[in-house]
Amino acid sequence: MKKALITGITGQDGSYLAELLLSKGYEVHGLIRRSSSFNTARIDHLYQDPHDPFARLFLHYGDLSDGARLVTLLGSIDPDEVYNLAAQSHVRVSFDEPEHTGDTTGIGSVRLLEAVRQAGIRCRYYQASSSEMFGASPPPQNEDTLFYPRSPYGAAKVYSYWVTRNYREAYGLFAVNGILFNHESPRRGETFVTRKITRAVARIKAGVQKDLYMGNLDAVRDWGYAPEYVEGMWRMLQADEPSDYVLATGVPFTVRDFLQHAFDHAGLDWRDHVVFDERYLRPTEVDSLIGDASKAELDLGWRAAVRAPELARIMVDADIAALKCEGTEWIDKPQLLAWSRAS
Ligand code: NDP
Ligand code: GDR
Repeated sequence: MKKALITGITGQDGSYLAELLLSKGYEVHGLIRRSSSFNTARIDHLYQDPHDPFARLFLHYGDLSDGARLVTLLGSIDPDEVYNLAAQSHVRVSFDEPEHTGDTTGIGSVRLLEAVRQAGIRCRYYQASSSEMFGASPPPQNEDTLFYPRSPYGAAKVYSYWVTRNYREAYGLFAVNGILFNHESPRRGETFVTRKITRAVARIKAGVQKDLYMGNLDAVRDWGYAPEYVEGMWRMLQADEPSDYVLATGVPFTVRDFLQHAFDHAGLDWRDHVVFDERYLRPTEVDSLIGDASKAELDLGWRAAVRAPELARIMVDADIAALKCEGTEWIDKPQLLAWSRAS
């Protein structure tokens, strides 16, 4: 049975990847952070009692800021594959917390790579690199496009990209970068733009929210569907030779387009609800990301199927269903309105 370690297993991608690997018969180990409240909602449905002799999912406390812990953990698990998905992943927040972002999203990767080396294990290593590394380089962007990051987050990811390549070249490690363009799902964090929009659509439809405060609506993004992208990550580690790959749909949409698709699906007009708020602007914006994933299609047979309009419908439906489950009866509506305005 193959063993995999996933950092960031409690995040959007980590949860889908854990599902995929379990479905393929892997034993899956996940790194989770100690938190004062539960932070495992995305993987609770996969949880198995570790006393169960057939359990194949195991969670371990750890943090990318704690290198010694990573060495011990890698030595004891001895995984065949390591997926480094953990990061402070919010671009806007990286301007508020640049040093923390550098420590987790940048240095965290070299701590993990060094832990692989120090533990003396032979494994394949996946680094969650990002289209944000291209930043101001004009589209379409592929594996040969110059990096020009526009945020502390993007700069930290460039560091992780190069250190991953360096460990491949210096130590012969099977280490790859997946350069993934934006990918979303009903499990997307609530403060990323697509989920912020689809949650708001559900709440506006239910009458518990009126306004949606937004920043730059002109930004162009290449939005795909997260479950398809984790399949691409896995394929990268099954290749004969290690190499870096872009995963993207190749189809551009603006934030305004996404608003239109999401609100239309619920029979609403976004213009009646969206209010500009400069707090959601970034000091330096990434204007346009449109990926060219032809290398992944050629080498790995990977191709994105879901496009932004369908994605918006999937996410709106999921948020409407989630709100119904949550039940609106007991909600203090003025309080909810105040919270949604503040978030
Ligand atoms: P999320 O923000 O949903 O998940 C991030 C994960 O990292 C969470 O599990 C979080 O734990 C964990 N984490 C954060 N800091 C630390 C730390 N110091 N030590 C250990 N774990 C930590 O991200 P996504 O799932 O969307 O993305 C996965 C990866 O892919 C990230 O590295 C992201 O930067 C990158 N990426 C994402 C893209 C996207 O469109 N989704 C595109 C390109 C790259 P907790 O739950 O406790 O907060
Ligand atoms: P991004 O995603 O920065 O591309 O990073 P995000 O959804 O945060 O922003 C996309 C675009 O929408 C604009 N925008 C807003 N964004 C947010 N969050 N909130 C708003 O109110 C808002 N209004 C407009 C932004 O300015 C931006 O142009 C994501 C993350 O998952 C990264 O970890 C990943 O590496 C990249 O995608 C690829």
